[in-house]
Amino acid sequence: MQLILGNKVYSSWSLRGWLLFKPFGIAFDQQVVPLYTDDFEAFRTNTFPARQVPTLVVSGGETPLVIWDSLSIAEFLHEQHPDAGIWPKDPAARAAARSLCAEMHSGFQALRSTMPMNLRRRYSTFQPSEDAAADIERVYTLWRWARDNWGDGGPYLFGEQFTAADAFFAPVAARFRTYGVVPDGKPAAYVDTLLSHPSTVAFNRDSEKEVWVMDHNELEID
Ligand SMILES: N[C@@H](CCC(=O)N[C@@H](CS)C(=O)NCC(=O)O)C(=O)O
Repeated sequence: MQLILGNKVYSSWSLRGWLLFKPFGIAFDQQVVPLYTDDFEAFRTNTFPARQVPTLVVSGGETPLVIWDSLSIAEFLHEQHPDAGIWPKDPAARAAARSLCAEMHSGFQALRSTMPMNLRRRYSTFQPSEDAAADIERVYTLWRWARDNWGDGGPYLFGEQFTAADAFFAPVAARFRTYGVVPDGKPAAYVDTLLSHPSTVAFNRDSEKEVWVMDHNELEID
C-alpha cells in the first residue's frame, strides 16, 4: 500500500491519513507530493481519478485500487484490519466516532480556511474571527461530549485506545499550537495528548526537513 501525502508542514488531511496507519501499526510506503506543483499535477494524471491527498494506492490486484479520501481510507483500513481499533468496538461509541469524523470532514469551514495548518509557525498575536471562534467552541464541545461519555479509561476521545476520531482532530490540535489557542481544562490536556502522540511527533519531525513554502498558508503577523 502506498500512501500519497502532501507537504507535511501544511497538509492537515495528510496528517489525518498518516494517523490512520501509524498508530495502528499498519505497514505502508509513503510518497510526499508538494501541493500545487507540477509534481502534484503529475500525481493527478497518474493516479486517476484522485484529485486530492491523502490518496491510498493498493497494488496487487489486476489494476491498482485508488482510494482518495481520508474517510474512505479509514473505512477501507477498518475492513482490512477489523481488530486494529481504528473505530471503537462499542457500536454507540463507533457511531459517535464516525459522526465526529464526518463533522470534521464537512464542517469547521472558518477554522479550516482562516487557520491553515502550518507546523513550522507559532503566532503570538493571532485573533480568531467570530466564525473561527465559534468553530473552536464547537470543537471543545465535541471533545468534552465524547470524553464525558466514553473517555473515562484513557486520554483519548474514546478512552484508552487512539481511534480515527483522534486522528481527525490531531490537525486541529496542531492549529491550536500554531495560532496560540489555549483551551482550559480537559481540552488542554487532550491537545497535549494529540501533539505528544509518537505518530504525530514523527510526522512533525519529517515536516522539519521540508523546504517548500506555500505563501497562502503563511500569515503576515507575529
Ligand atoms: N476530502 C478530502 C480532503 C483532502 C484535501 O482537501 N486535501 C488537500 C490537501 S490538505 C488537497 O489535496 N488539496 C489540493 C486541491 O484541493 O487541489 C479528504 O478527506 O481526504
